[in-house]
Amino acid sequence: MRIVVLAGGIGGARFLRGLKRAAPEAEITVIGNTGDDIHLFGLKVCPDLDTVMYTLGGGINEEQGWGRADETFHLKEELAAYGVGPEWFGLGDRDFATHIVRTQMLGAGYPLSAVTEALCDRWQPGVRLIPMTDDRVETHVAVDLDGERKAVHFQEYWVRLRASVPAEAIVPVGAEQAKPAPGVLEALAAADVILFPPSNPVVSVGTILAVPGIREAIAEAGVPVVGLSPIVGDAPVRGMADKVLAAVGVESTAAAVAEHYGSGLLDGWLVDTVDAGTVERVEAAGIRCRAVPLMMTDLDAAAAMAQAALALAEEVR
Ligand code: GDP
Ligand code: FO1
Ligand code: CA
Repeated sequence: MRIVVLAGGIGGARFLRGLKRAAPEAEITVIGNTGDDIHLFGLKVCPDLDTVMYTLGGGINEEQGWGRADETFHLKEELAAYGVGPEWFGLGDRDFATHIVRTQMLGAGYPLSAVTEALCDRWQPGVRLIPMTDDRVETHVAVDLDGERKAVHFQEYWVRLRASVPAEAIVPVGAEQAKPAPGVLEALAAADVILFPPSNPVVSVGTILAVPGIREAIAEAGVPVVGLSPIVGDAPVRGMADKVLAAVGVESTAAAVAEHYGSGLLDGWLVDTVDAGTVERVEAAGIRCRAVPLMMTDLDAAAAMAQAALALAEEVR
């Protein structure tokens, strides 16, 4: 079975670990979000691609959910001693090596998709990880800072400002001109099932869908498309999904996220058992819905969620 997953960082990566356990024979292709990417110290950093690669490759900092296990920050401290920042973004010594290799290969002319494949040669994530595009896309967030409207990079909004100010708009800069990376449309066309993990619907899955051609390829694939809610009990399990959903006028509920994707895209939607009361509302929107436990407390729980998503896909097929 060929499964294609549109993934952000932590939510996507933890779900994928469960999916690999639930469907060990499946050929899994991951289309990764690159809207979170940022250039720092002259290096290209791809947080969501790296989170998937490290998580599936066994190199992730498990507690934090991003960055490397067993990490140190000497390089960052030395840069800070020269007054070179930003200090608000925690790049560790081990992680820096990934960004150096990536930037070096990009400089030599390799596209990001080829670079990602080369990095995955080391990590062996057990899935095919493809960035959504080889073109530069950066998510910016419009905020009101002391009465002045400003656009900040998504990482600045989330990491420096800790999403403490309301997001007024989310703009995936460059997405409209971007082309899907090689392999993206082919994987979607060949898929037996397409899954939206419990990733951020706006700045992860939403950004991937903003690349022209991807949304259409999903619809045209003619296979079950099933998503899992990142919102449990009317709040994100972690992160700032509530803030960025508000910016696009969507309430922070499992049902509203399903409606936001819409029946044109989604055939099935899983909500947590605490949100069982919203199943009817989702089904009224033309999307088959089931309530199952959706907290990825451990690998077994994530695998059970993946199993439930695949079962729902068979139900709607
Ligand atoms: P990010 O790029 O690191 O923010 O990761 P993703 O976009 O892939 O996923 C972020 C989303 O994952 C957040 O909106 C969380 O609410 C959701 N999430 C994290 N852990 C869990 C979980 O255990 N269960 C569910 N249902 N959602 C989760
Ligand atoms: N998240 C933080 O909250 N603080 C950080 O200092 C930070 C550094 C960082 C470095 C590399 C990397 O791959 C991810 C990093 N993240 C950090 C996580 C990242 O900002 C978020 O997980 C996502 O981009 C949010 O969707
Ligand atoms: Ca992300």
